[in-house]
Amino acid sequence: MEMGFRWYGSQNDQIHLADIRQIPGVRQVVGALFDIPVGEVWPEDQIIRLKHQIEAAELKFTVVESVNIHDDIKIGLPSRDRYIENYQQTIRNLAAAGVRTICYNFMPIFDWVRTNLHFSLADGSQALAFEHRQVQRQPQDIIHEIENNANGFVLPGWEPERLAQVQQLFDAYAGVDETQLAANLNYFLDAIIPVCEECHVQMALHPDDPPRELFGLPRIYKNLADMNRIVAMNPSTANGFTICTGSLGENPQNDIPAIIREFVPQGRVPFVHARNIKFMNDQGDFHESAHLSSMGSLDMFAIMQALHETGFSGVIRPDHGRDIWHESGRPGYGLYDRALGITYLNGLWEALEKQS
Ligand SMILES: [Mn+2]
Repeated sequence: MEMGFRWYGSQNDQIHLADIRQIPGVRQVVGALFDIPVGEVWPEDQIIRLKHQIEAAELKFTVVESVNIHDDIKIGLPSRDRYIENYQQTIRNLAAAGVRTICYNFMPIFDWVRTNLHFSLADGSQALAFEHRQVQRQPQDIIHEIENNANGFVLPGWEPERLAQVQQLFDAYAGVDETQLAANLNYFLDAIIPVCEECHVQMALHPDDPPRELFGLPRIYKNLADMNRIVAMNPSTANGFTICTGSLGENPQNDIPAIIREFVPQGRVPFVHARNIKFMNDQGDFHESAHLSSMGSLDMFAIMQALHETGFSGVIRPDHGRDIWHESGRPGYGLYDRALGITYLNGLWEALEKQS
């Protein structure tokens, strides 16, 4: 297991690589080129520049999050072939820079949805939250909510240029149900997996967040059954998963240790997001919480134990953190609470190592 930390780059992140270097036990920076429009090729020289920057801080760069999928691919338009060719080239360019894992998602229009980015917790900290009654509103209201509360930062998957066209996007997805979306993922995988095999890169699909249908848009990766269906689409181990404990955990029916025990031994899990959430009621409304098991609804020890038992050797990173200690940055991506999460997860791991 190697501990990582997501970083938005020197132009887009208030956190410096030197700060990340000081978090005990961090080895990896999970990065991306955030300025390349979705669908375009990531130039090799820019990837190499990012790699050198990260390595100059004595950290490694082998996981990219995310190379987002153009909507034309998810909708299944004829123009998808051009975007798939670009994606293949991006895979080759990333591989040439030593990247081994590409995290991506296949969620229509919205990467992830929260209804409050500054939900106040009893201890005075703030966290991201999701309440079902809030998504009865128009998608446009949610877009305004996210944009107006992101402290001036662009949040991943919420690019204003793309969402300005949200009504057109909804129209384009009108005929895409779950079966069609699955067929479009299958088409994409069949085109890119041979390239991944050739370059020794593993794809790591991120679960849908939250793992339920929203605004009538279909979902593809909500639970273990969905994961089995995705494996059956293309059995290559290059067809892998990101296990995001928070996203999967947002459905209380999901047994995350069981999911880990199924897919880590198959060699399909190069990347894990560790996050705890707390259910606020039995309708599935939740807020994100500190990583400590007792602060949320997930048993983080049982999750780390399953990873340890199955010999997980990929990269794990704290997913989101709360805003604490007067920090006010990109919601969910502050330094302090994610660093606390790392220290806690490393403590669990050390105990598991020494006990075994
Ligand atoms: Mn995640």
